[in-house]
Amino acid sequence: MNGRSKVYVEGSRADVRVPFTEVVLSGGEPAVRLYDTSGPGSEPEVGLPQLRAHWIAERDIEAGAVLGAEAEVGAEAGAEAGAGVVLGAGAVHGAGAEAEAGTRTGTEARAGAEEGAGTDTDVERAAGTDPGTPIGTIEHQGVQLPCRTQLHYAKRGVVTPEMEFVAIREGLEAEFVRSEIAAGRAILPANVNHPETEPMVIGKHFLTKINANIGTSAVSDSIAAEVEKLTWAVKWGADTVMDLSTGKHIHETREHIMRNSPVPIGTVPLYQALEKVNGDPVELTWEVYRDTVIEQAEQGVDYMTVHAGVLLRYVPLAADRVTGIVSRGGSIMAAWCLARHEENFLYTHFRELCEIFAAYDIAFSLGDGLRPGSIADANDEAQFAELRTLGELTHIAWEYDVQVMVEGPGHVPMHKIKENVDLQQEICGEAPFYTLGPLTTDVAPAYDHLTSAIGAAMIGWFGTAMLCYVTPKEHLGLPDRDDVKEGVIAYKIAAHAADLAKGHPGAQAWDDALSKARFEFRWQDQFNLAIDPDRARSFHDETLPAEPAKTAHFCSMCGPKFCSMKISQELKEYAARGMAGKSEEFAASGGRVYLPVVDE
Ligand code: IRN
Ligand code: FE2
Repeated sequence: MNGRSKVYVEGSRADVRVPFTEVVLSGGEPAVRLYDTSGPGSEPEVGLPQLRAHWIAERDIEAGAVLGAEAEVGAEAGAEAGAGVVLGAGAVHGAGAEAEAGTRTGTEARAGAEEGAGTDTDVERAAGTDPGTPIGTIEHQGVQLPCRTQLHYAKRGVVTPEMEFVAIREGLEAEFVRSEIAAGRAILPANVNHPETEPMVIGKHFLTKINANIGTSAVSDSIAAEVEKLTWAVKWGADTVMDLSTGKHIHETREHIMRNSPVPIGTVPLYQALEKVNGDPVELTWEVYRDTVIEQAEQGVDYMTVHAGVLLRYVPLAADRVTGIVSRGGSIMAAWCLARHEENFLYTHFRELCEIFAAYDIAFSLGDGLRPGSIADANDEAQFAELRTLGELTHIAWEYDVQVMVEGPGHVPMHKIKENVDLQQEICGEAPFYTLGPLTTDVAPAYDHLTSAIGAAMIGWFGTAMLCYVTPKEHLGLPDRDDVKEGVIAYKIAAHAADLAKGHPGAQAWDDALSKARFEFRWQDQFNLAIDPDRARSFHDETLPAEPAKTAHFCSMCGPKFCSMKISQELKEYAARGMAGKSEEFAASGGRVYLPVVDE
C-alpha cells in the first residue's frame, strides 16, 4: 500500500524485532507508526518462521539444568502433563551456548523478585511461585511440577524476551509489562509449542485487543479457506484468533492455522471432545476431554476456553430466561450435568487442568457458559452466580502460576454494562476481562457487528482488556471473508475509541495525525492513516477519481465552495496576520463565511 510499509524496531538483543506499520506522510509531517498484527507473511504449506523458538529453548535449558541438579519433577504430573512437553520448537541450533543471554539466571531473578516485592503486593497476592523452588518448577502439595508460564517468570522478576517485545509494541517499559503480568492483571498468551507468535499482551493497562473467531463447521469445512480467513483477519488487525472448528478435519485445520498464525490462537477444546464422542454430550468424560486438551496443547494452542463455571446447581437458574443458555460450551456442560446429575467435570478436575496448562503455558479463558443471550436476560442471577465461580477458579489457576482471563457477555443494554466490568474486576482480582460484544439491542440481526461494537466500545472504556468480535452474520450463519473484515474493522474502531477514552499513552497521536491530514487536504495521508485505507480511498474515488482531486481542497460531500475546512483554513490565515486589520480584511472579502455557489 502506497505510503505504508512494515518496519521493525530492535530490542536489547537482535532477535527481538518488533513490527510496526509505518505511514510516511507528506508536508514535512513526521512518519506515524501503527501497531501491526499482520505477521511476516507465510507460505501456507511451509508456515511462519519460529520467532520465539530460541527464547523458549533458552529458558528450558536453564530450567532443565536446575531441575536436573536440584529437583525431581513430580512423577505423576511429569508423566501426564509433561509427557510430550518436549519442545515442538526443540530443534533449535546452538541454543545452549547463549542460554543465559536473554533471560536472567535464577539467582538474579530471585533478587529481582525481592526488589519488586515491596512495590507490588499483588505479586505475592497470587500464590504459587515460592521463591525457594527452582525456576521452571512450582511446588504444589509437596510435589514439584514443571511450569513454563510467562506469569511464573514475571513473578520471579524475570523480564522475558516476550515481555520486552510487547513493551516495545505498546510503547511502555518492560518492567511495567512484567509487573502487570506478575499481578495477574495482564496475560501474555504464548504456548511453548507455538513459537511462531509475535508476542502480545492482554490487560486493561495496555491497548484494548480484539479477537476474531474463525472455524469450519459441519456444513462448511475447507482448510484452505480457514487459513485464508486467519491471514485476512490479522491483516485487518485481529490481535488473537479463535479456531472454533467443529465437524471434520478439526486436527488438520488447526495444525495449518497454528503454523501460519503470527497471533495467539484460542480454542474451545470441548467442541473437539464432543466430536470424539459422536456429538452426544452425555458420553463426554474427563479423560476424553483431557486427552483433547493435551492434543491441542501439543499443537501449540495459546489459550483455551474452559466452561468450568457452569455448576450443576446453576443450571436451573437459566430455566426461566427468555433465551436460556446460548453458549455452545455452556449448553454442552449443562446437558452433561443434568443428564448424569453430577458436578461439571471441568470444575472437579480444574487443578489437573492447571498442571497441564502450567507445563505448556496455556492461558485459561474462563468461559461464560451462562452469559445472557438477550437483553431481557442481562445481569441475572445465573450469570452472576457463574461469575463468582469464575473468580474462585481464577485464584486457583494463579496458585499454579497459570495465566487467566475471564469471559463475559453477551447481550447487555448500555445501562447495565458497567456493572459487568466492575463485578468481574472485583470478583476475579482484576484478571483481564474478555467479552463478546456485548450487543446493546436485539433488534438488528444482520447488523450485530454494530449493535455489539457500541457495547464493546463502552465495556472497553470501563476496563475490558479484549473484545471478541461479532460479525454481521451473528445469529444468521457462518461468516465469510467479507463478514470477517466487517467484524474486525468494527471492533478495531471500538477498541481504539476505548483507548482514547482511557487516555492510553500514544492513542491520540494517531487521531491527531489523521485530523491534521484531513484539515490540510493531504488526501493520500488521510487514506494511509485510515483503519481501512482501501475503503477510504475507494469511497473518495467513487466521485472524484481524477488524480488532481488527491490534492484538491475539497471533496464531493460539500463541493469546492461549501467546504468548512477550506473556510476555516482561510480564517486561520486571517488570524495569523494578526487581530488588527482582521475584521477589515474579512469585510473587504465580502464578510461571508459561506461562499455563494453560483453567482460568479
Ligand atoms: C468471549 C467472551 N464470551 C464468550 N466469548 C467467545 O465466544 C469465546 O471465547 C468463544 O470464542 C465463543 C464461543 O463460546 P461458547 O458459545 O462456547 O461459550
Ligand atoms: Fe447472541
